[in-house]
Formats: sequence, C-alpha cells, structure tokens
Amino acid sequence: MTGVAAVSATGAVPVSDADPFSAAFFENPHPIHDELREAGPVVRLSRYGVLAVARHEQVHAVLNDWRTFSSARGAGLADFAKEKPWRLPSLVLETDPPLHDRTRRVLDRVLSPAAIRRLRTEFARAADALIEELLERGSFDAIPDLAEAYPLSVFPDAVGMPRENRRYLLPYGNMVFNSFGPRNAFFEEAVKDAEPVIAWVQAQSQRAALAPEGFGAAIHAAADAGELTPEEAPLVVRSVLTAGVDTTVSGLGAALYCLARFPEQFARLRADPSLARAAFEEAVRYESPVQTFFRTTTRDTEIAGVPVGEGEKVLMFLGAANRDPRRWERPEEYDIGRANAGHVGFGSGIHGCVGQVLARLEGEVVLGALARKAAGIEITGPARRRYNNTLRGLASLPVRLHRAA
Ligand code: OVM
Repeated sequence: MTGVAAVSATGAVPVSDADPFSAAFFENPHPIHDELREAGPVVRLSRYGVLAVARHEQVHAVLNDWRTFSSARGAGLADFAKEKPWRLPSLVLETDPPLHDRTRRVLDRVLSPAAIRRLRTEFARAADALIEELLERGSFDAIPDLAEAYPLSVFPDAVGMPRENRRYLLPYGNMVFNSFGPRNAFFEEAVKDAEPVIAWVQAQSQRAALAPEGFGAAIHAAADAGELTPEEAPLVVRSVLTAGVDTTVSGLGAALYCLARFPEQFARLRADPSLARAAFEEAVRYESPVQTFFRTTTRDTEIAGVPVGEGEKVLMFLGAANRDPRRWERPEEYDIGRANAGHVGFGSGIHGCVGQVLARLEGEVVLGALARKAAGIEITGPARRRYNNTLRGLASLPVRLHRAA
C-alpha cells in the first residue's frame, strides 16, 4: 500500500511512494488521486524524485505559466537537460515560445474550426455507416471495432496519407505516449519492434507521401510560405500523426464505456441527440484519456506558497484535477448535462490540445449516430484495461448494440 506522509520533517512538501506508472494504478487510479489531492497542493513522489500536482487549481496554474513551468526540457519524466530524448523533440509539444508559437501558429490554422468544418459531412457519413454495420453485427468489441476503427477510417484521409499500413499509427502512438513515463516494462514492450513503425511514420511525414489536399500538405505549404523551414515541416506533420489517433481512440472508448455503464445517460442522449457533443466532452472530463504531462521549473518558484526549486520536474495529474471535489460537484458522476467547461482533459494554456476541434467532431458524429440508431449499449463480457504510461483507456470492451425501434 501507498502512504502519504502528511507533512515531512524536512519541509512543507508531503511525500508519497505511490507509483502512477504501474498496472495497479492503471486499473484504479482514483484512490491514489484522492490521496494525492488530499495530501496537499504539491506532493513529492519518492519513487521518481519528482513533484506532483493533483488539485484542479494547481494543475491549471502550472499549465498556464509556461515561463516558470517549461516544456522545452520534455513533457515527460525524462529531463532533456540531463538525458538524451527518446526521439527528436517535438517542435510544438516539447518547446517554449518563441519556437513553440511559430509551429503552433501553423497547426492552429491547419486544424482551425473552419478547416475542420469542411470535414463534417464526410466524418458524419463515415460514422453513420460504421454504426449501421455494427448494428448488423450486433455483438462486437467496442475498442478495436469502433473506438479504433472510426479514427483510422477518417483521420489518415484528412491528413492525406496513403492507404497502406495505417494501423501503424496505433503502435506509434502507444510508443510515444509510453515514452512520457519512466523506462518501465510498458515502455520497453511498446518500443520492442519500433524500427519499422518509426521509419514508416518518418516516411509518411515527407511531402511526397502526402496528398495535395489534407493537413500534411497544408503543413508543407507553410514551409513554402516561410513559416517553417523545409526541415521542420515533416516534424510538424509527425506531431499530427503522433497525437491525432491514439488520443481519440481513448476518448471514444471512454465515451462508449461511460454510455454503457450509465444507461440513464444513454437514454438522455437518445431523447436529445444534440447532446452528443456534451456526452463526449463529459467522457473526456470523466476518464481523462490523457492522464498526465510533466513540466520542468525554470527558476526557484512556489506552488500554493510551497517553495519549489529550479530544475524540478512537475507531474500534472489531469485526471485527478478533472475529478477534484474542490472544483466539481459529484465529480464521480458521468453527467452529460453538467457544466464541464474548465476541465483540463485537453490541457489548458499555450499547449492546450491543438486538435480538440477535430476530436470533438469525431466524438460528436459517433455518439450522434448511436443516439439516433441504437437503443442501448450492453456490456457482454469483461472490460479489459490497456496499460500505457500516459493514456487511460481499454484494450477490450465486448458489447451488444441494440437497434432502436
Ligand atoms: C507531438 C505530440 C506527441 C504526443 C502528444 C502530443 C498531446 C503531441 O509529437 O507533438 O500532444
């Protein structure tokens, strides 16, 4: 069992020996989240020698102070000032202004609400078709057959990728999201057969691999306009390929798992399919598909009055913040009518998810199709959790889909 020393003898920072990168934690993080929030506004995790924040107020504050809480030394446990990054650092995730702002500006435009709006008709058609097919089958596994199948059916086309080996996006995401944690067994397993997948992603990021319409070509066009160098463009495409699929797979899986476990919420959604967007958003708050990111302090500072030195890694528990009872009423209830603005499931501040408009579109059209066509989602077998150092989600969710009368 883990224990939190309420106040250590040496200072004001409580110490916890909890391991947030372990199978037991992935199975049920909530008791430890509660413990860490209760221990204080900032806690030291003795196993990893890092500080951690789990309350909404402090997670939000750290996310919104990039000058003090830098991303340039890595958004994972590894401190790029002390160890070689696992891969070439991301030009957007693992940077601070001004470099961050230059690449982010391009992504903001490529993934803007106006750009995503043009995809709506096709994304909705694909969601309707997939839900129809699954209603015909009746019984299926909601993770591979829906949560993975849907993003893989629409996202690579939106990027402009060729058809071959699109499924490589899943093991690639799995590697990168594991790489933000410690070099544990989950990481080692994920990178075991990495070479062909990494080579494939690199090849797909090149201009020649990308169809002329699509996010990929739009990023390369930004290099023509002088906004990026020709060497930077493939790395910015890589960010889209890294962060664009595995995250939405976890988000869709979370929404399906919520709607299956809370049938009264599914009934509400059926009664008013315009709640599809809200149902997806609430699933992002409730399950927090991206559980954690790190920052590194650039100077001596304080968190809620507690002194913090320069060069400290700070782990932000987004999932704990999204269920902080200081911030949310009945945080452990999945409630599609809740006012959930302010959740940090997509982050906050300058690094806030640049693909969130796209993610919400995917969530909305899939849940909208279910709301109009299905009477309910019945769980028919054990839900099996997927273990990943950053992403929270399922590996398997056997279900039966009942067609609406
Ligand atoms: C990137 C990147 C990778 C993973 C996640 C992410 C959630 C960004 O390569 O830029 O944001």
